[in-house]
Formats: sequence, C-alpha cells, structure tokens
Amino acid sequence: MNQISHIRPVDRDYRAGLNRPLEAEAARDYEFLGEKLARRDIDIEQVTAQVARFSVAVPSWGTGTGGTRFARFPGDGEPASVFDRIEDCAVINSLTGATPTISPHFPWDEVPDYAALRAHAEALGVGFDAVNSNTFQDHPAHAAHPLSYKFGSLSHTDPAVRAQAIAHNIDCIRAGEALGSKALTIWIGDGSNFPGQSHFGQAFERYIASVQQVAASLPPDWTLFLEHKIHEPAFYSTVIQDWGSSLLAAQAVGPQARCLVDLGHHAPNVNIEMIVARLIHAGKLAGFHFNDSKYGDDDLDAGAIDPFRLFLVFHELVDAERAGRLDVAPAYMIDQSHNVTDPIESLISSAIEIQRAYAQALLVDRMALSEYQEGNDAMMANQVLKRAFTTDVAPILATARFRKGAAIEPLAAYRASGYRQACAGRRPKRAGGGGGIV
Ligand code: LRH
Ligand code: MN
Repeated sequence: MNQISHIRPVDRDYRAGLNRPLEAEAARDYEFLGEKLARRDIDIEQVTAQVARFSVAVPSWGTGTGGTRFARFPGDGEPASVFDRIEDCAVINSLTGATPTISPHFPWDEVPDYAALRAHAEALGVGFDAVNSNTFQDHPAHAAHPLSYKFGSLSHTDPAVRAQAIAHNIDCIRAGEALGSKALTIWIGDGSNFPGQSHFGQAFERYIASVQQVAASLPPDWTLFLEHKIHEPAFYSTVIQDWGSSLLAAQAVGPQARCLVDLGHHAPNVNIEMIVARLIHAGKLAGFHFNDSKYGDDDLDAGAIDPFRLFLVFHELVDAERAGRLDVAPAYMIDQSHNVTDPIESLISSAIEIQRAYAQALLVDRMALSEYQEGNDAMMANQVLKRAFTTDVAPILATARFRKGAAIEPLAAYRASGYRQACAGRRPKRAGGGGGIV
C-alpha cells in the first residue's frame, strides 16, 4: 500500500503552485471567450458549470503500456499491481479533475480483499465505474476458469464452458458490488473464422440465454452493458457483431440490459453518431468506450485522429439530453491501448479531448440548426455545427479544471512532477515480449 505524500500530482498545494503563474492569462482568455460567446447569446458560466460536472472513467488496463499481436514494448515505471494502476488513475484525475472513476477488469484486477482496494482508491479520491468481465482469454492458473474459451464463452456449444463464463460474470458483479460499481460490461470475442464453422442463430440464442442467467444475478440497481464489435479475435463472424445484434440481445435479455458503443468496433467510415441516435431512440444506449481509430480497433487516443467524429457523437447526446430523450445518463469510459506514449499522458489528453467535444456540442445553436434542417438549408445547417466545432473552448476547460483544484496545464504539470521517473525508481521493470493489449 502506498502513502499519498510521494504522489506529487495528487498534492493540491503542488498543483496550486504550478497554476499560480498561469492564472492571469487563463482568466484573460476566459473573459475574451466569454465576450465572444455572449454575442451568440451563450452564457459561458453555464457552459463551464456543465463541463465541470462532466466526467469520464479511465480503464485500469490502460495505465500499463499496451501492445499489438506482434509485440509489446514495455514503458518505464509501469504499474505492477492494481494498487499501482489505481494510483496512476488518481494522478490523472487530480490533474484533469475529469476522471473520478476507474473501470476495472477481471481477473486482471482481481484481489483477495476488495474492501482494502476500495479504501485505497477512496484515499486517493477515486471510485469505480462499470466492471469488465474477461472470457476472451484463458486463465489456466485460475481455479474458476479450468475450461478453454478457444471456441467461445457465453455462446460456446459446450454448456460447461457457458456455465463457467456465466459464473465468471456473476463473480465480477460480486466484486463490483464490493467496489461500489453499478454496471457490468460484457464483451465477448465469440465468433468464427470460417463460413460454416458456427451456426449464427444458435450461437446468438445461446448467448442470449447465458446473459439472461447473468442478468438474473444482477442487483436491482445494476445495468448490463453489452458491447458489440465487428471483428477480432474472430475474423469471419462475431456473435455480437454490430449494434443491431446488441440491441436485439438487450431487448431479449430485459430492461437491465443496454448497448455500449466502443468507437473502434465498427467498419471504417461507419456513421457511429447515427448508431448513437438509433440506440437513444430505442431507449437502450448504455454508454461509450471512447478511443480513436483509422483502420480497425486501433484503440488510439480519443480525438487524436478524428475529433470531428467525437464532436458529432456528443452533438447527438446533447441534442437528446436537451430534448429529454436520454432516459438514462450514458456511462462515459475510455478504452485505449497506449503502445508508444506514457499511458498517463495519453489518458490525460484523451479525457481533455472528450471533455472538449462535449463543450463544443454545448455551443451548437440548436434553434438555428432546427430551422435550417426544416428548411432543407444543408449549407447553413452544416455551418452551425462547424461554428461550434471550430470554437476554441480551451479557456472553458482550463477554467473548469482550475476551479476544481486541478491543473490549468495538466500535461505540463505531470511532466514537471517527475512522477513517472519516481515510479521507475520503485516499481519492478516489466518484461516486453509477445503480443497482447496489456
Ligand atoms: C474489446 C474491448 C473490450 C475490453 C477490451 C480490453 O476490444 O474493447 O471493451 O474488454 O477491449
Ligand atoms: Mn471496449
């Protein structure tokens, strides 16, 4: 267990000291933007207050250096335990003020004493969001997973393997209850690599029956997040391949099952914001795994490749929120693999890019947009969105952070803290080697 004092970024006075020389300029930029937005009948204080209430969960598994199927090149001072991973998540939250919860993954984050883990997190000012099960890898050393998931898990043809996968998901719920979570994310890699290998209908029905058994063990205030993905690890068919399969399954499982959208889980150029609008229409949107991608499930930093797409997703969310069509507040989580950057820097940057997209979506002149849409004025309708997207909201984000006691310049504050070097000094060096995202 770590003492807090040596984690400089978590020290409020440390952050205040770094902010001091930046405060005057940040205030001037904020005032200037405030005047600009006032000319658009937008109250900057109202936007800043909404941005300050916005938060996104960080993935515990994203704090280590990730890899691809080819190789993983270890970073310095990588977390060696879930306690280290939580410490790193607390550093991200203390600098951004926007990531107060962590999404854990089991059995990667499994511990004998969840109360102690929860106490460790609370001492660092963070909590837990949705938990994630893992029946996409075998865990030969784990007593609860003697059987292999090579040919699937919740949809496997063998009832014994399905029972094992169901029991694991129920174990994840119990662990999550001990940590204060309220949701379980189920992503399975089940599918096939050859035409004919799998019966599409029967596999889907086995999946639904298995998830219904998991749902039967849910506390009444919990939600199941079903996560679809077009391919990988299966390369011909995937049981929950797209939002349609996920929606059909969520409807079959019942009211506690909803559909989670991982931005990287679609074919290139799929209109993800349209999928979001449809899941909202169906009253089944669970939330998001934010990341970015250019080709496949690249798990790159959110907003690094296509920030306009991220903005368009938030445009749909704010539109639905304003119209009272969001029956449940979506769960916002990051799901990324950091192969060539310091994972903490990538998660800081990603949290800010997600917050930026939300802030820009709050600036959309929805009255004007609706008039142009009704009038089929395509040019001006698009211009309304572009105006919001091209507004530099950095002063709003910085001011929201400053008012929460976080860092005006989080990345600079992180680098100045020497936290990574300190971790390299006290954490065992992790080996590199073969593939795998963690
Ligand atoms: C699958 C996925 C899923 C996680 C895993 C780490 O690609 O997005 O959400 O369990 O990544
Ligand atoms: Mn995901």
